[in-house]
Amino acid sequence: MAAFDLPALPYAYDALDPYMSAETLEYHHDKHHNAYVTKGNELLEGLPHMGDTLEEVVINAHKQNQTGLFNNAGQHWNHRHFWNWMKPNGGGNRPGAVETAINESFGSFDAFRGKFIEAGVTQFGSGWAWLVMNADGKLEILKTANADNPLTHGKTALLGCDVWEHSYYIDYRNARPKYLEAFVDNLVNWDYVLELFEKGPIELAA
Ligand code: MN3
Repeated sequence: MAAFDLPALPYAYDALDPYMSAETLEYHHDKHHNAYVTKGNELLEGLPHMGDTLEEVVINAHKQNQTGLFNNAGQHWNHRHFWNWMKPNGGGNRPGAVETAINESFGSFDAFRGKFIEAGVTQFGSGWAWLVMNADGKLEILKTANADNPLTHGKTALLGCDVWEHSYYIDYRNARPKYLEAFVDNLVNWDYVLELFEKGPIELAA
């Protein structure tokens, strides 16, 4: 694939205030995500062709134990989605198809909410909490460490929350549960979740 590029944030830096500050987004997007892009491109240049798409690069780097590339490509993939998983005035009502699938898989939205937050709180150290779709269309909660993501588990990410400290320490200090509650209740862009849900389980050719 061509080199990784840093996408612009889909909203202003202060658009998620007070749930995620401009200072957090400036550091998280301009410094952290940008570093994954820059380092990932350096590593890609030194390797044979790793795939035609970012997804293929992530999966092939994982399979070939190219840990440096995997960490940076995985985090690039995670963050490309993460910015879209939030929006100003987020949270709130879910589109009908997503609400139905959540109810069928977890019993209720509150049950999903509790499990998603718990996954993020109990992910020891850096990582991510996920709502994923399995190949059979059933939804489940997943948590992964560091750069790992649902691609390496053969699952389709519908929603992910970054629980690295760089995502919440400025605004919430050590209170990761408060950050996760604010993410679900006030930040989630459910329209983007619906978009991924409607695409259905991803085909992983690699
Ligand atoms: Mn991050």
